[in-house]
Amino acid sequence: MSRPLVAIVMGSESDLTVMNEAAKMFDKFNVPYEIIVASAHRSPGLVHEFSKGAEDAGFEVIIAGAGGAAHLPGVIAAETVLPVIGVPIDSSPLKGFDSLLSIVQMPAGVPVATMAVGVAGARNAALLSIQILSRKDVTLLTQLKQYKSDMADAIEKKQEARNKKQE
Ligand code: RP5
Repeated sequence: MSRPLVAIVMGSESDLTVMNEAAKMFDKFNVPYEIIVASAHRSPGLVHEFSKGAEDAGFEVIIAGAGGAAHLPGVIAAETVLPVIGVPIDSSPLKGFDSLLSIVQMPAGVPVATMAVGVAGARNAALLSIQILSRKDVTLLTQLKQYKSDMADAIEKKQEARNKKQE
């Protein structure tokens, strides 16, 4: 197994369904990652230990997903210079609007790149990580270009089929 380049951190096991979408994207691009469950509120010591050691552990990017009063990405960003990408999870009665605001409204000096709420956010967090990694990895860059072109092709083909039906 290669050394994990990305840490996928989440506040609870219950976030795994959404955050697995990030893991699936990394599998597609053959990017090694590690999944870590640690809560900013319930296990602050673990979050502190992870954040302080992430750079030395060899991670290049950190993705952090959390729901409700989602302080996890910000707390991690406070203790590392690695890029932190936040994913608001729609786990609370407020359906992620609370998590979105908690993650996006960081004070100047401590950035967190905030994604969309839920599954789209988890997938995009992985893609943004891959875009960061691809600046120094030509194989990833080629894969990313192919991914974008496949996405456009799929939509164009469907539209062509629709046009033919309508002729
Ligand atoms: C947050 O509280 C977690 O990130 C999760 O989204 C939410 C609910 O956690 P559980 O009560 O399901 O463990 O800290």
